[in-house]
Amino acid sequence: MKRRKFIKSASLTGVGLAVGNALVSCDEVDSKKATDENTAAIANLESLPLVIATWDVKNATDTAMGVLQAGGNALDAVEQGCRVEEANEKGQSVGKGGLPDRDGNVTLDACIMDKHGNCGSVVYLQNITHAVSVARKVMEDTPHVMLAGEGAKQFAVSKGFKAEDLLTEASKNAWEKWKIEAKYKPIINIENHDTIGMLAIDKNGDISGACTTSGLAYKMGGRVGDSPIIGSGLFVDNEVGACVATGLGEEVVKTVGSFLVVELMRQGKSPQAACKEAISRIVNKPNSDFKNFQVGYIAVNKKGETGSYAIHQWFSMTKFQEGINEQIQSEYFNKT
Ligand code: SD4
Repeated sequence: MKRRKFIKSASLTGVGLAVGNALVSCDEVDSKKATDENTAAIANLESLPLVIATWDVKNATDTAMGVLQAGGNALDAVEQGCRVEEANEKGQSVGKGGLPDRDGNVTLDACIMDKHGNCGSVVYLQNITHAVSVARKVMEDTPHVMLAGEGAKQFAVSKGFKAEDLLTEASKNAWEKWKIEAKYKPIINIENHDTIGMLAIDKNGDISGACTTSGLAYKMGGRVGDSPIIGSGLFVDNEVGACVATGLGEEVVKTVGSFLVVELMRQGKSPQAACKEAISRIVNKPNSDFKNFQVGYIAVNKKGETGSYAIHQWFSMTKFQEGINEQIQSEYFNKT
């Protein structure tokens, strides 16, 4: 075997054993062996399980960690974690209480992806609080990946989800106030960010991720962002790692951001360096208007290393690992 060759290439590129194995398994080594080595490398890590999420969402990461500590899998953990913020009416960018579009409709986008690369997503979903759970049902109970609008809602109701009004008094008041000037201008970091993207690695070393949002406040009716789009808002590759995005979805979609971050990790970059490179693809575009919008990425690799990077200051991630559930301010590009 080319074991010697693998060790050499891993040390040359500076990638760790687990990620290196993933690289080799694509290539020359028989995949059984690579998988066994991979599992061994993960199992030795004391840093698992772990959860990371966008923004300051300690209640959500706490719930997800509870699932993992009890021996639950990463898929259940990210779903349960995201549900905490969806149900939190004070969070005005996700689930119940989310700020509406310009016509006063609360419309939700969400997706979920498991260790096998299975995924499900809902876009422009109305009247159902737990969009992430509907996305999981799409993944598990349909032959499709994505359901939209009325079809997604009917599917949810057929699965026992309760239809309800998601526009709370507070969000309605904010919308009424917005209508006085009715200017659409996403404001950097000011959208009461609880839009939640969450990634977890369970005790077996397996990775899953989820993302759920009401999207940008006062968007056009029918607008869908990056959050429910696999590869843009979220991507999981259980051989390599995972990434989730937040901020101005249009810019994430244009660069297929989360897939890009995971592929950069596959090529040997750390989660931190991969997030930074994906942000640089946005800000270095000719005529980029990056001063006027925020994008942030968080990522984790198979070894349990994490990273985050944003265009502007004040993006943060919440990380729960080795008994510590903490908010971590992100590195950022725009220092002016
Ligand atoms: C979107 N990326 O719909 C989402 C919004 C978001 O924190 O992340 N807000 O474009």
